[in-house]
Parts: sequence; structure tokens; C-alpha cells
Amino acid sequence: MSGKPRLTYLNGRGRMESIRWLLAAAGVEFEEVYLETKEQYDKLIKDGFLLFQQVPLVEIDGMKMVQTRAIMSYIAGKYNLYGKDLKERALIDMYVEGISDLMQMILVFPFSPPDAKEKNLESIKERATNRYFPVFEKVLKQHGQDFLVGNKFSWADVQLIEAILAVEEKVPDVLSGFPQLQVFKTKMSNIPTIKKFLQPGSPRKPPPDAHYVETVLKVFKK
Ligand code: IBG
Repeated sequence: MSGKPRLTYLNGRGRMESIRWLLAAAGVEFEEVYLETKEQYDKLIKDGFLLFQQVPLVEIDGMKMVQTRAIMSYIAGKYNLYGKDLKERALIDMYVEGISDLMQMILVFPFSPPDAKEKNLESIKERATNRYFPVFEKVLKQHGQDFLVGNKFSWADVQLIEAILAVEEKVPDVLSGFPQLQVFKTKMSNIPTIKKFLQPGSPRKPPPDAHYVETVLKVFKK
């Protein structure tokens, strides 16, 4: 396809942010369409853009792709971020899915009722510290390489740096017991494509605020 991939979602992180991260890390420029109203969303459905009536939607290489996981696998495969063989790919999938489980907690956090916020924040901290981050700390320590899989930059590295930064926004000292992850964070943040994405003015979205939560509820109102 000629032209840039076109991303349709809300003007916020949600389920699109990992896709933005992956494209940016691969050095791919993209266009974005932001859903602000329910009418815009209904029109996409009516015009046959959304296979399951859901976004994220990514128009790429002549396809109207939906389902975050499918979109990301395609991008990772296309831009050579998906390992050198099936076994590396399996490992990348396991790492990515684990990190996605942690990210899911962060994704839904802004929608928690006020009286559940503290408990949910504590769960994020607990899971990051006791379940997910120790896995990657150990992997990096054991093989002593810069990247998680195959000594080469992959989708798994992109997911992990995104997750580290997202958890740190909520729990600033979360990496204090993870020296390997601290080094990993610095190295990943200095990869030119990632460095650019982390700078102001990039397509990276800010943490969700009240306006974003309101827009989500309005656009997807039944
Ligand atoms: N399995 C799909 C995927 O991974 O892409 C799920 C997609 C999905 O849930 N999309 C939501 C949607 O289109 C928007 S993201 N909903 C309309 C509908 O009728 O289902 C909503 C979301 C946010 C934050 I924002 C956390 C979790 C979900």
C-alpha cells in the first residue's frame, strides 16, 4: 500500500496506545482519526469499517484491521519485530501476553469507581512487583543481553518499555528493586525511534483524564 497507516480511535491511550508505540518503535509514521461523537462511531459501523463494531481500527496495506492483537501481530511481523523463528515468536507472544495482562489493569483503572481506586492501584503495584516485573528482571539477568528475545529488538521490548513507563506514572518507585529493568528502561528510551516517541509533540498520548473518560462513555453509549 502506498501511504501511511490510518488509525481510528479516541484521542487518548486506551487500546490504541500499544499500537502507536509499536508503529513508532518501528519508525513508521501514521495518520490518526479521533472519534469525538457517537455519530462518528455509528457511521463507521454503518459504512462497514468495523468487523465486530469495535475500535481500534487500523487501515493498513489495503486492509481494515480490527482486534488489537491481530493488528499488532501484523505490524510486528511486517517490521521484523517478531523473532527469527517460531520458537522466538512463541516466546515473544508469551511475554507480550503477560505484559498485556498487566496493561489491562492500567487500561481499566480510569473507569474504576472512586471507592475502588485505591484498591485497584494497590493491585497494579502488587502484580507489577510480584508477578510481572520479576520475570523480565530474571530473563535480562540470565542472558545478559540488551533485548528480551534473540539479542534483537522485538515487539516484546516495546511492550515492556511501554508498561514500565505506564506503571511508573502510578507507582514512581516501582523499579527500585529491579536493577536490570532500570538499565533496560534507559537503553530502550535511547533507541532513536523510541526517544523520538517520548519527546513532546509525538503521537504518544497523555495519561487519561476526566475528559477522556467522559468521551469514551459518550462515544460508546448504547
Ligand atoms: N478484542 C477487541 C480488541 O482487542 O481490539 C476489543 C476492542 C474493544 O473493546 N473496543 C472498545 C469498543 O469498540 C473500545 S476500547 N467498544 C464498543 C463496543 O460496542 O464494544 C474501550 C476500552 C477502553 C479502556 I477506552 C479499557 C478497556 C476498553
